[in-house]
Amino acid sequence: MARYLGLDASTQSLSALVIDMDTGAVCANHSVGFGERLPQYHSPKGFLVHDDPRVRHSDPLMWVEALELLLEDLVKASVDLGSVRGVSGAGQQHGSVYLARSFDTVGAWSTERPLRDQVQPLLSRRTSPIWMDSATSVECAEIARAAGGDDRVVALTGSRAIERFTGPQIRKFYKDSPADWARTCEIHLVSSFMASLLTAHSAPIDLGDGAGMNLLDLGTGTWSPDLLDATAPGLKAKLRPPVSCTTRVGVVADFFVKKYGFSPDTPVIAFTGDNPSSLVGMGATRPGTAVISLGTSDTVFAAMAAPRTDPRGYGHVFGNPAGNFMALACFANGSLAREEIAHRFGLDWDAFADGILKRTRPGNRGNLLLPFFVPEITPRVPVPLVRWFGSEAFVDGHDPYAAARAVVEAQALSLRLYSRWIGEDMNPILVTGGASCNPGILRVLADVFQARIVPLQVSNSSALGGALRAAQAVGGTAWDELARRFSAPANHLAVKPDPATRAVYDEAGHELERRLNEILV
Ligand code: ADP
Ligand code: XUL
Repeated sequence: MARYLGLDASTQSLSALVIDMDTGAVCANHSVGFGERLPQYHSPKGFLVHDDPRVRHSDPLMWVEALELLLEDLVKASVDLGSVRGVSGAGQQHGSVYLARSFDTVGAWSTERPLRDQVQPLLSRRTSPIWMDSATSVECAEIARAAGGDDRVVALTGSRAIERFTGPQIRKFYKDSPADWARTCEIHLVSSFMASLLTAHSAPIDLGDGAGMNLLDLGTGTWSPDLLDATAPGLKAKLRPPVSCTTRVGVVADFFVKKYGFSPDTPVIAFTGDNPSSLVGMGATRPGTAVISLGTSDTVFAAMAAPRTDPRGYGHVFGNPAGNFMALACFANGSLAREEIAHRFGLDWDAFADGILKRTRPGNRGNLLLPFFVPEITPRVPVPLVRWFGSEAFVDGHDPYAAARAVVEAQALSLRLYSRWIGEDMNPILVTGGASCNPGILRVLADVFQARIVPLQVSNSSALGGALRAAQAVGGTAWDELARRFSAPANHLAVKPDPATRAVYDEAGHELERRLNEILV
């Protein structure tokens, strides 16, 4: 029996998915939600609450504890981890973990103590800045200046110096906490941290996720000496050389063999970012298939036929795990903004969808919302900013259904506007993520993009991508064959565009752009 396990350490949960190559089935798909299962970390949405809306950190020990809980769940559900022939996985991108003692000094995890207690003494920094953090504008400017300007940073790394990217976060840590910086010997992304836990060794960062650090020279696939220098002194010694996404980085540690029944010597393949992994899970590693992911963040991404960067400076180029590159635009006000509206107006998700589908019309009678409840990445809005334009009832907050439509229309129009630079075909568009089961949201996306919107049969595309990457690297199955077998579209849930809405949304798109231009700096 050839089975492969994929993990995904995302913002709000840790997921595991097992595929069976003999039957072509997904034979396990489990998640541990951080807020619900680990309330002691005071992170209901996966991050620690902070007075400053720009500061977003998580406790890395929460991810460690979640790993043990998840594996326990799998064992309780009678998932035979001994039949797993390879493991890979993904992590929310950009987040970083700082160690005073390398994983390589661990030797072996003891089965006598929880993993969490063994990882804690390794840390040189108690919390991990994550992708939602935007407190490093000063450091971004310093890095860009030292490295020769924005254009040079883009040419080298595929992105401008970006607040949530790991390089600027590292620089801030070095400046704010020089003593802790001095005792840091190793820095991980969430992805390589999770792989290191599994192998009890220091796992290298892969090229897919490494591209989200403002440190990787995309042309050479190595850390850029100029950007290392521009970021922090001594940084080179704290990072292992990056590796390709298909690299075997070790075997599952004895701890997991003894406690959870993995077979000895089960290979672990380099973990990558959740978006690159999702590209694989969605079967979209070849150019020509765009994906919209509606998770905590909303993202639009696609494999690229030719390298291209965003002239506005918001978008990114990451490594495509199947080779070459992928383009991505990330929107911080994804699910959290939709939840804010649903919560504020007392709508559950069914009522939210109903309000869009049955009680309001495309264009929302001119009601328009700028829904930046948290600082926005695309377009760059550095502080929360919410503006209501339209009818009195809408502006005064007395029209729940118009509010539901307004947040989704603004998001869809923004996704369309700020993903044009990607230049790949946007019809059909595959959708994934927690909100991709909402028919109201899919209807608006179909009409705004004038494209067929297609969910997949399997949810958790990042974890699926982890399992597929393990199957490709360990079992040698080709990418196309894996996509054909495991990334099948759920055609019965697909939503077709209504051509009659095209003009309405062209007009609404111009109006949104006009309102944005009034506030963008
Ligand atoms: P992540 O991988 O970033 O942790 P997920 O892809 O699991 O996030 O998505 C979680 C989000 O999905 C939740 O924040 C929630 O708002 C949203 N969600 C779940 N169900 C629905 C639904 N029926 N309609 C809209 N949004 C939903
Ligand atoms: C991508 C990004 C987010 C995180 C969390 O650049 O910041 O999508 O990967 O999912």
